[in-house]
Amino acid sequence: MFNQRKELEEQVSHENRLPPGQSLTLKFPVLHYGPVPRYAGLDDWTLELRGLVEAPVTLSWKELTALPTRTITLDIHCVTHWSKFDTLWEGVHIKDMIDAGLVKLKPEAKYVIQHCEYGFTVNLPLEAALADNFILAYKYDGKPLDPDHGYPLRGLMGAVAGQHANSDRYLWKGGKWLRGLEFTAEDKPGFWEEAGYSMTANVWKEERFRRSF
Ligand SMILES: Nc1nc2c(c(=O)[nH]1)N[C@H]1C(S)=C(S)[C@@H](COP(=O)(O)O)O[C@H]1N2
Ligand SMILES: [Mo]
Repeated sequence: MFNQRKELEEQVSHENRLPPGQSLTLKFPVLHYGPVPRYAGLDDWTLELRGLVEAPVTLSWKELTALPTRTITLDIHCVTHWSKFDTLWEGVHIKDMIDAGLVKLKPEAKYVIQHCEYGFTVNLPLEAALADNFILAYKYDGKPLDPDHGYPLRGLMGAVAGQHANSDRYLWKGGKWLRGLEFTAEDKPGFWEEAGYSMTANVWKEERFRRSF
């Protein structure tokens, strides 16, 4: 409809859900560096949990998708200035895996590095990875992810409407085509952070880029 986008943008702005410098999109843009992996099947697919854990864990696709899931609605904010509101995701939460005793973190673990296909990495403080607004997602809008958006599994970083949480980061903090989580004591810049993106990436403070290059 004519100006539907603008109207919705004004609405979320009034609701205090539009971070500084962002504008609403009704589309779902695709952003990443490099090729999109294609899978003939998921029999050989695994997710590894390693680093500062009592014992490393390797999950098959079957094992991962047998775990309890969470379904959450999030507002997602891309550093390239678009935001998409009320997006519906389903997947596994790291906190639930820990609470279920699937993996036990060592007390020194303070950061999580997502390891994705082709060596892509992205870093998060453990605190942010355990917050409600970050999930290991394998469904979007009730369906498996599109290859472009991270099939079969991606980290998904968004914001819970109205919370303005400290853990609300830009969308790049969710790695597509996720294959492993590494728990570390030290923060390590990932792919985009090495390229100059912010280490903290708080959307409400508009932390897009690192101050010094
Ligand atoms: N593996 C991988 N994941 C990635 C990226 C990437 O280059 N490789 N780019 C990030 C960036 S910069 C953004 S904005 C989001 C975009 O997600 P989308 O394509 O589903 O919109 O994916 C993030 N995850
Ligand atoms: Mo991005």
